[in-house]
Amino acid sequence: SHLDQEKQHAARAAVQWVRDGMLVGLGTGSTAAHFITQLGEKVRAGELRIQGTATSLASENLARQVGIPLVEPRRGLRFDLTVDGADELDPQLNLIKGGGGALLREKIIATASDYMLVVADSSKAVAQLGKFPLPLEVVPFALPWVLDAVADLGGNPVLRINRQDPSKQAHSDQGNLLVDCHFGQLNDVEKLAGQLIVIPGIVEHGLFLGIAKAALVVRHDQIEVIRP
Ligand code: DER
Repeated sequence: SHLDQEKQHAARAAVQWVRDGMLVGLGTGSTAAHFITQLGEKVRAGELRIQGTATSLASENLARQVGIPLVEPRRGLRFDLTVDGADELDPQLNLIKGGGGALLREKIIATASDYMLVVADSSKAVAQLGKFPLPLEVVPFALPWVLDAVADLGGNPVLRINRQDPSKQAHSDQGNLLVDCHFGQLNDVEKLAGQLIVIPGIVEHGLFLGIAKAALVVRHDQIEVIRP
């Protein structure tokens, strides 16, 4: 599809940002998967010596398949560059992430990185966040109260089901539940982030504020570099 071509284009551009010897955070989702695959080609060709840590078990499996050496989490580990997708990004490079259910590890790795680079097809850039529902990772025991608290904030929470088996709930790599919140256009993302993170049982939310340093966004088949 043309959208997948865009994802491949953004991923290819991001591979150029990787330097020999880097520790690289490996994102999750279809765009990040293209990045991991193309990065693996350069590693196997001996063009790049890098190591990485993945933001999901799915990306970890892919990284292994394509030959990217992985490092386990350890004290003091920081990444020179993390490349990851987004569900939405605004001109300030605030992001909504979590469509792939990996928002917790994505935020952990992005926060442990000196530079987070977003890769996005043309559908992701918006003037204001909020058309895409905001994902939350939630501890199962807390679910009813979290749903009440999010509803009280006007978030219209929906428990995510497993797309392969709709009779089951979706789970994160940590075994927690995923809840998608429909707040509508978000006028004050900092305020909302602060309201969500204090709700007991919400492990993490999908608002990435002030984390990404740049985004490579495909627009009219060109790569646009967005820096806030
Ligand atoms: O779940 C995530 O945060 C992913 O990065 C997602 O936002 C991007 O997915 P895509 O690259 O498949 O569109």
